[in-house]
Amino acid sequence: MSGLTETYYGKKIDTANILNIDDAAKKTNNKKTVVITGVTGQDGSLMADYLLKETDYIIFGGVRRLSVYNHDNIKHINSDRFHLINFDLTDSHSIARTVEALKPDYFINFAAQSFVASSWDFARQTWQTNSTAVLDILEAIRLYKPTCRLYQAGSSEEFGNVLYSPQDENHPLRPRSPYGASKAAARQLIKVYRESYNLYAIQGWLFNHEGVRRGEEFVTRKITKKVASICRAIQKNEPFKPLELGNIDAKRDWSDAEDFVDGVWRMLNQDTFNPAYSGTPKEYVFSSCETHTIREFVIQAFNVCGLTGLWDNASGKLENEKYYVLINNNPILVVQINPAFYRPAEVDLLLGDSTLAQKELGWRRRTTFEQLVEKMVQHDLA
Ligand code: NAP
Ligand code: G4F
Repeated sequence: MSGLTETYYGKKIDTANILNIDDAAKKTNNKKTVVITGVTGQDGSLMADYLLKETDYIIFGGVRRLSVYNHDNIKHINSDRFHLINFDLTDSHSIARTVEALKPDYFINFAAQSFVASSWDFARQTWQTNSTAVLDILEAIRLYKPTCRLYQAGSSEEFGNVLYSPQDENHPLRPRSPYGASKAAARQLIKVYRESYNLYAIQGWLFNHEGVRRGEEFVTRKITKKVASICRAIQKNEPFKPLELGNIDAKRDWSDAEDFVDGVWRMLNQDTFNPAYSGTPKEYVFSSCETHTIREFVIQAFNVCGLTGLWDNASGKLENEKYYVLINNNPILVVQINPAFYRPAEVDLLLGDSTLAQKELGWRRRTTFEQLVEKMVQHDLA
C-alpha cells in the first residue's frame, strides 16, 4: 500500500484507499462480506450504493490498476463499510487470493469486457475476462468458500439470433458476437459447477439496462450526451456536428440499471428451502418487456429538449438515413449514419419476458422507457 495520492489528468486516485488483499482481510470485522467486481462500472457502483443502503454488510469493491482516473461512479461513497481492493479478472492468483483471504458470503461478478462491438477486436481478451475468469472464480469458491453465493452477470446477448419473442428462461443460447459467446460459455460453467458441487452459483439474463452512469460508448449514453450538446449549441446558435450512429433499426429492451441491482440481490437471496426451488437456486430473465428501435430512442431524446423532427431517407438505403429537427420551420441535420458503427454480425431484436422474476422474486421495474430517456438527457443537459 503506497499511501500516496497520485494525480492523473487533474483528477486524483488516492492509492491509500485501494487495499491489498491481506490488509483487506483485516477489515471484515466478523460481519457478512460481499465482493463486487467491476465496482467502477455502472452496475457495480449501483450495487455498492444499494447494499450500503439495504444491508449492514462489509463491501469490497474490486478495482484493477489503470493509469487514468476511472473512479467517477464511486467517488461519492463515504462509508467505513466500503473498501476498494486490488483485483484483476485476468489474473487467476488475484481471484484465488480474494476468495481465500476474504472468504466472502457473496461474490457479485459484474466485471467484464462489456462492450459488444469491441469483442470482435479483442476476442481473446473478451474470452479471458468473461469466460476463463468465471471458471477461476468458480474454482476459487469451490476450494476456499463453497458456501459463498456467486452471481455472474449474464446477458440477453446470449440469446443472440432469437428464435421467438419475447425471450424467456427457456430460450436457447444462440450468440452472435464473441461477447455473447463468452457470456454463454460462462453460463454453462456456472450451471455445471452448481450441479456438480451444489454451489449457490447463478447468472441472470439481464436485458439492456442504462442510466446516468452508463459508459459513453454504449448507444443510449452516446445519444443522450450528444443530444444534450446539440441542444445547447442550438440554443446558443453555435455550430455543431451531427450525431453519427450505426444500425438504427436494431431493437433493444431497455430498462433502468437501478431497477436491476435490486433484481440481482433478490436472485442471490432466493429461499432455496422453499419447495418451489428443490434446494437449487434458479436463473431468471430481467427485462422491461418492451422493445424499441435506436430510431425511437433518438426521437424521444430530442423530444426531452423540446425538439421534434423526422427521419428522412429518399434513397431507401440505411446509410443515407438522416434525422432533422425543425427550428423556426427550418430542417436542421442532427443525426446521420456512419457505417463504421455497423457490427460484423448484429442482434436485430431483443425483447425479454421477465414474468417469472416478477412472480417468484416479487421484482418490479419502476422506470418506464420514457422516464429513462428523460432522466439521462436531463442529467447530460445539466
Ligand atoms: P461496465 O460499466 O462496462 O463495467 C465493467 C466493469 O468491469 C468496470 O468496472 C471495469 O473496470 C471492470 N473490468 C473490466 N475488465 C476487468 C478486469 N480484467 N479486471 C477487473 N475488472 C475489470 O459494465 P456494466 O454495464 O456495469 O455491466 C456489468 C456487467 O453486466 C458486465 O459483466 C456486463 O457484461 C453485464 N451486462 C450488462 C448489461 C447492461 O445492459 N449494462 C446487460 C447484460 C449484462 P474499469 O473501470 O477499470 O474498466
Ligand atoms: O448500446 P450497445 O452498444 O449495446 P449492446 O450491444 O446491446 O450490448 C449491451 O447490452 C447487452 C445486453 O443485451 C450487454 F450484455 C452488453 O454488455 C451491453 O451492455 O448497442 C445497442 C444497439 C446495437 O444493436 C448496435 O448495433 O445499438 C446499435 N447501435 C447503432 N449505432 C450502436 C450505434 N451501438 C453503439 N454502441 N454505437 C453506435 O453508434
